[in-house]
Amino acid sequence: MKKRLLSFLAMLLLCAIANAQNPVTITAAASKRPSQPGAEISKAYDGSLTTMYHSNWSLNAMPDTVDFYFVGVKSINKVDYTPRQSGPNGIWTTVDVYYTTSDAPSVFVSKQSNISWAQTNAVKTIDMTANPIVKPYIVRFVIRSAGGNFSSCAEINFSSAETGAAVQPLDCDNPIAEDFSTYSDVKLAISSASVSPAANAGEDISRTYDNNTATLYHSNYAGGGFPISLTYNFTTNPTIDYISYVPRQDGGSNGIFGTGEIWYKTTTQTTLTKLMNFDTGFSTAAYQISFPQH
Ligand SMILES: [Ca+2]
Repeated sequence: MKKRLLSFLAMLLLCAIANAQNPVTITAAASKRPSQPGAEISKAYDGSLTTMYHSNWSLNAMPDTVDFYFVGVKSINKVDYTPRQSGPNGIWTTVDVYYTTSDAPSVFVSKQSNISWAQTNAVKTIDMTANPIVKPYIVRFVIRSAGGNFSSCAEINFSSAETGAAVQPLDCDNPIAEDFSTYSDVKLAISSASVSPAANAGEDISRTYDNNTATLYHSNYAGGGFPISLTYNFTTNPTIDYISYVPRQDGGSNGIFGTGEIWYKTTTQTTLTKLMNFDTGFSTAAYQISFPQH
């Protein structure tokens, strides 16, 4: 009887250890989408519920990708996402979770996909006690839908059943926040471009990528010619996540994009594949055409 009681207590203890939740320190973080000034991603783990990460107010942030970096963390068994404390914008409602480990820092493994959350201000929890992430390096959230197509987070907390630091290899420089700057967005070089039907004389397609917002491409002044195809070529085989469309800046409204389609072809493909539709709403503001991810 005594023995049985002891093993029962031991089992209880084991369960308690497996479900223990010690706070895990986030070393750094990065968001794919530009943040609203004052609402940078660091506000998602500053310990304050009154500050938050919020994507830029004038851009569509979907999908967003938010990465959290860890150094010397043994494991993670729980995530608590605390949305903004009032208002609906940016609350994550469809989320995929990926991770990499310190042993394979660039190999992303799918942890959970299509997590569905209500667009409320209540804390959302991902319980991973049955299968913790061991030796995490990056935990990645791909946010596929969120309130108003923004992305926001008042606070995110990671927990572990374990305490203390994992042993770091002696020959490995521990990453610091500055090292993660390589993960921020890079503007890609366009090697060539063409447009059909032809542009107005002197307002060629090359003016859309001369890094000068004072110059502009304009279709033939006779008007019409739709659909107009603008083709951009790349030689470096890059991965492209989004297009930044900057409408004419001279105060005119003619020719500002409304609706369109994005098609693509990789070096190994012979035919074009349709990726998506877009709708800028004929806005005079800069518009980010975000590609679907994963
Ligand atoms: Ca905060």
